[in-house]
Amino acid sequence: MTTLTKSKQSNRNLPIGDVKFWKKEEFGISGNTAVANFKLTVYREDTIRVQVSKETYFSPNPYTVIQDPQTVDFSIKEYESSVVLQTDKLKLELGLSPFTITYYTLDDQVINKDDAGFAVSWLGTEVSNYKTVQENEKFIGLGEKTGGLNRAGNAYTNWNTDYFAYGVNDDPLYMSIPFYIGLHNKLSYGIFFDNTHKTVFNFGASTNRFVYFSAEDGDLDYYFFFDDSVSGIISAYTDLTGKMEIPPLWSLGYQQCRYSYYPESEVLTLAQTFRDKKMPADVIYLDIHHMEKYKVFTFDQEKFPDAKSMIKRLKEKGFKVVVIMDPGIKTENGYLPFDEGMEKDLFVKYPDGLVYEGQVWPGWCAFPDFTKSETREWWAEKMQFYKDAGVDGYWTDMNEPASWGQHTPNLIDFSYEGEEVSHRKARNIYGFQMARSAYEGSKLQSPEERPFILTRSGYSGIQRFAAAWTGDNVATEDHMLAGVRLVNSLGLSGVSFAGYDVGGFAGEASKALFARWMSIATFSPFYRAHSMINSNDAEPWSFGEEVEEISRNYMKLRYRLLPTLYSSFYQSSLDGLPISKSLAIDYAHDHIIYDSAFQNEYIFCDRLLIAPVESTKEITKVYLPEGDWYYLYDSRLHKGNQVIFQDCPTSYLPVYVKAGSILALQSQIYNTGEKNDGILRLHIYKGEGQHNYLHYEDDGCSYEYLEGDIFKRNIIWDSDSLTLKFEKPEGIYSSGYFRVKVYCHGFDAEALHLDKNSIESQKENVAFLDRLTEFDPLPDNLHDFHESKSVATFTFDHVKEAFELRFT
Ligand code: NBV
Repeated sequence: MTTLTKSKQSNRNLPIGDVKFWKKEEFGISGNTAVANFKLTVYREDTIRVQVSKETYFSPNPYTVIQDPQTVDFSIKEYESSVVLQTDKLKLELGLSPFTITYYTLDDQVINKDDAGFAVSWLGTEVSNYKTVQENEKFIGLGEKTGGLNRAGNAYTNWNTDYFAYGVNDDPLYMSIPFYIGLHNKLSYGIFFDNTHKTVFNFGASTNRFVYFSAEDGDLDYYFFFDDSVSGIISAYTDLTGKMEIPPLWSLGYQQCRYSYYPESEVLTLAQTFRDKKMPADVIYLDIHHMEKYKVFTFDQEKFPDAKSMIKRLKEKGFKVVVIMDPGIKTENGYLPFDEGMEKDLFVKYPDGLVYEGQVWPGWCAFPDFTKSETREWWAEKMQFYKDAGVDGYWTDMNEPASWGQHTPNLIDFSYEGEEVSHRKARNIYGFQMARSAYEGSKLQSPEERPFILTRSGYSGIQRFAAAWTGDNVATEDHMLAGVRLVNSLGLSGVSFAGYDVGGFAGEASKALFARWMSIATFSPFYRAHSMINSNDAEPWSFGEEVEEISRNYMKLRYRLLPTLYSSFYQSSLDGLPISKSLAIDYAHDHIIYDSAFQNEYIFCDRLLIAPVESTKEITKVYLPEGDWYYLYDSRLHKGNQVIFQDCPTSYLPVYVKAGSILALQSQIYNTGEKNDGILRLHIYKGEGQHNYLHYEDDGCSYEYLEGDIFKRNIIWDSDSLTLKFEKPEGIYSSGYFRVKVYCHGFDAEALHLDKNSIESQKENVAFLDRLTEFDPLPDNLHDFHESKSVATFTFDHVKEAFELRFT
């Protein structure tokens, strides 16, 4: 009888109940209820960590958070039914009967509040935190998740999944980032639920009572961030989980992939075609056919008899080579990686000690246990094979880990840095640890060079080691736009370096779709076209002359934009903010941006507004948020805070430049190893207030930048006083630019003059060279020259001293 009651009980919700005991600690508050222990840590003034466990200990996650709690002043006040903890930025009220947590601003507005009835509860091992929904609350982020920008009304699962040709509303995909941002009443907060088990985030699907997040097992362990801005929250989250390192410059160039290019003659012809056609490109990928029977750390001797000399020839043409690495190791005696893995005990095993085998490309495979440092180190050493061939970058695929049939048995064991856990806890971290191993391997093999790792799977913190792409998308208009949202959502979740397969991996893109996709991806942090085996050719010249021309124009624009883009990557490595910014970052409380017609729009490199649109449309509605905006192709000014109708033939992607901003360009180059003409073009767009451009240069490949071998200069345009100020540069790197040309847009060109006196007084520092009548079309061939009259051009020496130019 007792047993029956008990089992009935475990099928029902068990709330945490009343606080029985609590005490003030150096870090915050600890205590317990009848069912659980809890710990509230003041991580920083703006960040609180909440841990709740039914166990007597809190289980660590050794992978994600790299920042320790800071010593912060806070006060604790005790009331009859609650305890209030206050920092300089927020208040946390712990309700005692029952346990509930409410976060307030210092002036007592509710930021976030537990549901009074359920707060923290369990269903068996499954732990949940139920939160009340605030008025008009919106939810954004959560990493690689399909669906709309505002996630209200939907639910999502985090369980890393290999999902070929996923639908634009399907879930889950390859990567889990259990971090979201809530917005309401002009307030914003973030919640990062650091639990690697399968988790669910329900933002009001099938219920109007609460929103919640749950994990199949483990602790409730979340970080609460509060800041006035979405940027502040993303920065705080990436302070905790790490920032992207500055990637090698070449990885910002155009990249060409296919499943698969072979044999070597095809690869070499491909490279030559880019050069012959004057289409800028930097990278060629070797997909799984480079291997002998799909065995990692081998080259197929028929297809690539001399990979080393092929790669050398590609390098001579200015190409870098990235190879795919799949985790599955063929269980074949005599195959060295398998033999070594067995001997060194590096594979994932069943609880009885037998090696787990699953089927992937090579057939039955063993899976390296990347949650174990010995395995990561071994893999890193094995990468010498590719290094010896001259490979530059690594692509970790199938690392969910994928296996035919998808349903990996949950009982298999993983080390999890010695904790010894089952697949249920390890799966979501596996891909992250494989990417980490590849990153460490790249550094081990080429210590002087910054690694480039591209990963399909990952977890919070993945940005420290790899760029991400959104897996096997499909060649449809919907997918093109969904890809933009996925990348923007990854950006909201700490992953700045992200992209999608341009042209669609599965299916066949129409001419117009491919052209449009190429133009949109020009403004994506990661720019790579890729397509599936047995599909039509999908290189930018495979769709006829018109598409070739459009693609070329935009690829060329991408390379001209590299000074701005590289500087944005540098900025992102410092503040963790994305390069592709959903409008929800800078215009979070403008409800129009969440409208399905406008939710794909984003700001690229802090100054360009991109309005992605289907290739089937010739005219589209664009929402221009607050501020004024110049249409890129003719410098025509549009007022912000309004919806405009924009012509959008496939050759013109709607792109606008923010009024007041500076856009830096270089001369046309065709790969990042090529030298530009040494002239930095600064396009200034008339506006209001001050805007700055933090110009950044380094050698583009090594770690010397950490030793100060950089050229960093803040350039400020003050619209009110018409002054362009070049602050003194920092660092010891000598800039690649000896001259600056300034193109002033939106002015009456004839009437705009340089104040000669301002130059006279700085003669020693800067030489004014000329007033030019030339124009700098953006992009090449696409610019509408009629408007060029509004552009005044001036040119100066680019010197190391600070100087100012005043216009009248
Ligand atoms: O390695 C082949 C493909 C790769 O091209 C693609 O980008 C990955 O997402 N890979 C998946 C394996 C199977 C695809 C059907």
